[in-house]
Amino acid sequence: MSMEGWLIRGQGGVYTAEDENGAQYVLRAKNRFRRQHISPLVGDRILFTPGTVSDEHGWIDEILPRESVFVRPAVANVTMMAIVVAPEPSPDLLLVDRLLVQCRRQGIRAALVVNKCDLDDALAPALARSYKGAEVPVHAISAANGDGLEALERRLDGETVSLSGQSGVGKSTLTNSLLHVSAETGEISRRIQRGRNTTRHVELFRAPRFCLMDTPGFSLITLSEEQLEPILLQDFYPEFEGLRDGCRFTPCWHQGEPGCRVREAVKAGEIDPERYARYVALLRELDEAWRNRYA
Ligand SMILES: Nc1nc2c(ncn2[C@@H]2O[C@H](COP(=O)(O)OP(=O)(O)OP(=O)(O)O)[C@@H](O)[C@H]2O)c(=O)[nH]1
Ligand SMILES: [Mg+2]
Ligand SMILES: [Zn+2]
Repeated sequence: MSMEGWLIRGQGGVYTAEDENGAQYVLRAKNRFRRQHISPLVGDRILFTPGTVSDEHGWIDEILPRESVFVRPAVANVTMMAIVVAPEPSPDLLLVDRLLVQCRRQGIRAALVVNKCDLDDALAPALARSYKGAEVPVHAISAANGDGLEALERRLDGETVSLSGQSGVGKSTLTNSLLHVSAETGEISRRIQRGRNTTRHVELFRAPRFCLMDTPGFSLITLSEEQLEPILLQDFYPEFEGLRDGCRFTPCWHQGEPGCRVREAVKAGEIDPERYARYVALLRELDEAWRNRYA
């Protein structure tokens, strides 16, 4: 008999699903999925047949239609991406901007969560200024001492949230403080000196008011951008809206064309120059990928 549930974990072809009541089931995916090149993702709603006493695992029968799919991190049905940064490790804002572009493409809400404010409280206001026109809320928090968590919880209310960001910014620590569970964190264990616990697999936690996914952090490896036609990149920058009609050329890439209204706004300080510089960097990267797309 088929049951309905959420995929909360997947590792080496073995999946864990949770039903309405929080009971967990160990499952494998039927071969049909592999033949169809479909990978079950954490966050998927599924129909499954539970294992029996003699069969230790059951089967995923069906993956219900997804509302959203994110490639990196690989999660399904997310309604909000909480992009976590911290003063330490030093923020990779190009990564933040890439994630923001992906969120806008998929219609997923985004929030910028500035963690470890106990170490440095200047980063959050600086980022709030920089992302003023980008229509992304900025939350200053400390997962360690609890600062800002109540406001963040209100933001997460009703959402299926994926945390994402560089390794070491505190995603697992934040998961623990929001849910009072123990996702493994990078605290060096004093008893077993085995180094840091960096998260290796996505895991979904269901709380009364929201669902939260802890994900492995990005390392320094550059992301290969999903294919996007370069001229469309600007569509995902809310701060350019209302300006682009004023550019002399149509279309305008806002890269150095004469009479470009966007560049004027950058010069006038209406758009953060660093955010603009990262736009140009992403544009060049997309351009390169686009020209080589059939190679
Ligand atoms: N001072 C301070 N340290 C924090 C805070 N949050 C997390 N940390 C520390 O930052 C380190 C990394 O935290 P993790 O939660 O493991 O980071 P992560 O983002 O899950 O890292 P990955 O799993 O590798 O992606 C740990 O030593 C935490 O104790 C905070 O708010 N303030
Ligand atoms: Mg982690
Ligand atoms: Zn322009």
